[in-house]
Amino acid sequence: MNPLTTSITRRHALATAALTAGGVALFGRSSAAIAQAPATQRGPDFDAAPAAPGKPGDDYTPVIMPNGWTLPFKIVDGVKVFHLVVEDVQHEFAPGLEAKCWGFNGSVHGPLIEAVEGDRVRFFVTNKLAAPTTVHWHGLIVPNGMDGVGGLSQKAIQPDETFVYEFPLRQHGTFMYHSHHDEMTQMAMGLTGMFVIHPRGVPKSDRPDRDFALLLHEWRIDVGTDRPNPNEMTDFNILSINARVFPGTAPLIAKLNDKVKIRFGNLGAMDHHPIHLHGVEFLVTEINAGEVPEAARHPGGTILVPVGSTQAIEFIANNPGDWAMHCHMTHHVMNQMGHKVPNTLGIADGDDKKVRDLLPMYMTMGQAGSADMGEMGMKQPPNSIPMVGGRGPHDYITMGGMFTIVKVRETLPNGYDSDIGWYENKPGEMAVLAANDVLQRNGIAADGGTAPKAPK
Ligand SMILES: [Cu+2]
Repeated sequence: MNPLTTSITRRHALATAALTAGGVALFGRSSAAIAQAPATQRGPDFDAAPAAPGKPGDDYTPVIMPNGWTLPFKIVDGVKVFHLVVEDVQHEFAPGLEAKCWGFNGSVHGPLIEAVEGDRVRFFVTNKLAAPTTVHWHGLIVPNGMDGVGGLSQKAIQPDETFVYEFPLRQHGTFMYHSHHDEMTQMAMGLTGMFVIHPRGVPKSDRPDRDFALLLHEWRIDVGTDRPNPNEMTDFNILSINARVFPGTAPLIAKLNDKVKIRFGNLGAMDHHPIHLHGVEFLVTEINAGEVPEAARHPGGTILVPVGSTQAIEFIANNPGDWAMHCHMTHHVMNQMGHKVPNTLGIADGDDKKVRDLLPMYMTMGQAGSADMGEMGMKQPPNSIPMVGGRGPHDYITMGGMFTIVKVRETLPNGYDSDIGWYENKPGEMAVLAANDVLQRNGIAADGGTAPKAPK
């Protein structure tokens, strides 16, 4: 089992108290149990006086958005005031690929919004797009008219208009925000972001040392074009983490024995992503914005992040190294050029002319698979990236897309934000070509002749 110890938060304590005091009364609507139940089950109390605005450092340890940033706020009359500007953004997914997307305050996706349970928040939203839009606070319990659904809960924000939203935060957890107007187009263009609400009153020693937020997305950007195609329904060719694809994704850096939390959100169009983390066994601590009670937390190595959901995992970084973290759908660790290419497995070099009679423009590549296609040095079309990977410490890394690296180090002399390079394995701790004396001592023939064979 993971040695993780978790803090008992106010919400846990309340939920536990309600369940033990009332037995099944929570479901039998006993008024006593309901009075003690978590805010979301008690019903909204939007008029209660807000708590003092939570301060970064004092009241929470700020979340890290790799390749992203956190939206600053100011305090006006005890309310946290934020300003979002919806606009066109020229965005780079990785060196070599840019597109005209839609974002917030000059970035795709929008900046992280961070607050504390009990805060009252006010959002000004200025629309600089040519199209009407709204902002929906995904997972938050807000008064109906603040929910941001175009047509249903408000008039859409017209170009050049600024709307104001205001509500108290009555929950904590991992949430998101996104356009809820012409959703298929506007979310496909990038109008999404993450919204973290910290619990109030958690002592520093019980908080994660490293708390990361990663927003997953999928895009269709055809080679030769410079805008995402929002009409695509099935065949996405750019799979991103915080709107970046490997090798453009920044690593997640931790020190040995740090308590690490990683929050995932998915506001892509159609696909759920099973995110696999190498090198540790984690606990699933949040599902869909709510904390999982300690007794129900289970260990895992892969966490499914469905569209429209958030999930959070926690672990102790007790195994130093450079650990891969990626979607396990193999077509989601590919970039643009991996799609709709003919299957060339097994075709010999030199047969190009014969094949060209059938497939004009044909050129043999990848006859032993796709791994060599990223590094063969073939000239790429302008504004496109190869189907896979980037250079690693030992060889070419044959994954792209929804792939990043969790780097755990015994020491970080220059801090978390320095360029820490690649992990150097200790002697005897890396797979290598088997030497002759090792083969002999183990009775292994290098041609495979001594290996067991499947029964006929
Ligand atoms: Cu995936």
